[in-house]
Amino acid sequence: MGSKSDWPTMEHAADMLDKLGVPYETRVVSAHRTPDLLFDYAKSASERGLKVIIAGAGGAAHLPGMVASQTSLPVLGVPVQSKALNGLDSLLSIVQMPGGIAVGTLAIGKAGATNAGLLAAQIIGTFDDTVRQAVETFRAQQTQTVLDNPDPKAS
Ligand code: RP5
Repeated sequence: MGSKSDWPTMEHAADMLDKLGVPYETRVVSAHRTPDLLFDYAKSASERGLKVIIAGAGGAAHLPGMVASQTSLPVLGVPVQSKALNGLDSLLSIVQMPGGIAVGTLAIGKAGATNAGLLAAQIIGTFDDTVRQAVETFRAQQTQTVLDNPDPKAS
């Protein structure tokens, strides 16, 4: 993530990865404040064994696109909700990648971070049966919870 201040959003990605049993690391790497670290991080990610990178940032959110430019690993971008523009700035600056460098952009804020964790697990699940099974179990339980609670007025 671009800043420690992004953690209250990005922890929802970590929570989902925990839930699905996917190991991960969490790092603050800023496109603007630590550009050399960003290049080192992205360039070495694949050889360090990472399979997917979730990059969350807010405002003029260059982090996901710059990371994607330095690695061929899939990069999932999470627009963090900014104070000034409610994350619309983050969303547009992450989603509007020019053709040729791909960033998979999720929703603004908590839902986007949660789904980034889920989508990362689904990507891992294409080659790891344990993770694929965990994703399928999570989704089946989610479905069952909705079916078991049809009345919103019931406690
Ligand atoms: C971005 O600037 C970060 O991703 C964060 O969302 C935003 C504000 O950062 P702080 O000023 O709170 O460190 O680079």
